[in-house]
Amino acid sequence: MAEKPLVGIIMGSKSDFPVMKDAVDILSEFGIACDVDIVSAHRTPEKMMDYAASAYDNGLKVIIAGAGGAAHLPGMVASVTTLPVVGVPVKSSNSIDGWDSILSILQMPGGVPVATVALNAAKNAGILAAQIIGTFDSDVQDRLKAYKESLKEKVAQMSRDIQSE
Ligand code: RP5
Repeated sequence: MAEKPLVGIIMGSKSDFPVMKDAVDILSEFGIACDVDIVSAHRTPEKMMDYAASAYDNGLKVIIAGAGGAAHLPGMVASVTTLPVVGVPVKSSNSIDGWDSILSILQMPGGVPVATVALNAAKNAGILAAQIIGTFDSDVQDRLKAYKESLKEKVAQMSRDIQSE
């Protein structure tokens, strides 16, 4: 039987998927099951409300929501659920320069936080979600520690490389 998803990854359009796939991939590296769907704040508002209202009961621990342009999906989902929401601003075809997506997700009113990552930074959203799961899952915690070590080793290698040039 497939593992129950702990992270819900949603995005406003399939056109966001090339960016959002980075979150799917890193979560799979950490061995965390996720559920991926297209949920649009503007085009499927009822689906968005249902998704957000039932996310906790469906066993999700974190929601990653990505959208571009007038990116209302992460904030609207956060307004309904008590789960942590990580927002990914996507530089989409209807983004002016990406700032519209960033600010729509970042500038939430007090009381309704969205943990906003950098433009197109779905990988970081996945890592942040894994870190939340890692607070109560020791296997994930161990994988995160190994990941941090691998980052250190990468920089150490760069340092050796530049010194030998
Ligand atoms: C947003 O509009 C979506 O999240 C996407 O980033 C953008 C463009 O959507 P499509 O026109 O490609 O469906 O709501």
